[in-house]
Amino acid sequence: LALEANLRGALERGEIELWYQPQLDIKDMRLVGVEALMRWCHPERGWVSPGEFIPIAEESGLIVELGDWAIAEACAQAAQWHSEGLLAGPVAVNVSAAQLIRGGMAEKVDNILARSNISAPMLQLEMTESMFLHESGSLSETLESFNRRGLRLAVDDFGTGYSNLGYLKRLPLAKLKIDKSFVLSLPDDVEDAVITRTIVSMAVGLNLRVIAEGVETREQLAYLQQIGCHEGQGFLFGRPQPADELTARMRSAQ
Ligand code: G
Ligand code: G
Ligand code: MN
Ligand code: NA
Repeated sequence: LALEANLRGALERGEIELWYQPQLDIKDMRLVGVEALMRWCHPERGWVSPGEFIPIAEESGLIVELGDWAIAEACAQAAQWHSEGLLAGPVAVNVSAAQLIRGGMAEKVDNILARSNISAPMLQLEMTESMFLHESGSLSETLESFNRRGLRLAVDDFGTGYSNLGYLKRLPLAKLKIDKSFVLSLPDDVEDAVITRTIVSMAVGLNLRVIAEGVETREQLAYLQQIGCHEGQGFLFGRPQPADELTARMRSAQ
């Protein structure tokens, strides 16, 4: 409860930041996108991980305000990177179920995009597979309205949500993110190798982009390249880092 009280007002006090993690095309190793990840610098406890505060934000409803802020902030940052020619691809922002349930998200996104000078395809929204577990008419309407606007939708933590795969057919998705638990023990773990290969093949067959999360080693990368995975994200390519740090890296790579 103390943490929830602290989280209330954390945004106004400037304690919340977005950090960014690079996403690479693993064929040519070019930067093709970034994922925005929230960080909270608590005045006494220091950096609190989103694993700890996002659930609190979800239960208390604070996630709606935090999530709206994250989209606006990420779009502003992406606009800056695009204007400097440092980033060609999208910025990905995580979205919670509570934000979708609250409604009005498409209109909020319209306002943000209109103010920030980036086009809809440059904003990618990540949703976990578990959000599609109970597919409702209103969820698919919301996703369709995002799709009409040109926003790209990615399925986060793919393979961990106990979902009926039928949603892949019905919802307007652009990308699958292979959960890092399947990537961790590649290429030696036979089961993980089969699962990863199968997800990549399914994504290609369904005309979806596919990205592997949690890529930490050269061996994992080599395997993912060999099976035709499009993109990778993980400590091998870069940790989540403050915008300034990533900007410096983008500039020196030019
Ligand atoms: O950045 P990593 O370090 O620890 O993130 C942990 C989890 O927190 C991830 O599953 C990620 O999806 C979630 N997360 C990070 N930033 C956000 C955010 O802005 N909104 C939501 N809803 N979840 C986030
Ligand atoms: O939204 P999502 O659950 O996908 O958030 C990504 C999470 O994965 C964040 O917590 C981020 O810090 C973490 N992460 C990113 N790259 C790596 C990696 O290479 N290894 C591990 N173990 N975690 C990673
Ligand atoms: Mn994510
Ligand atoms: Na994930």
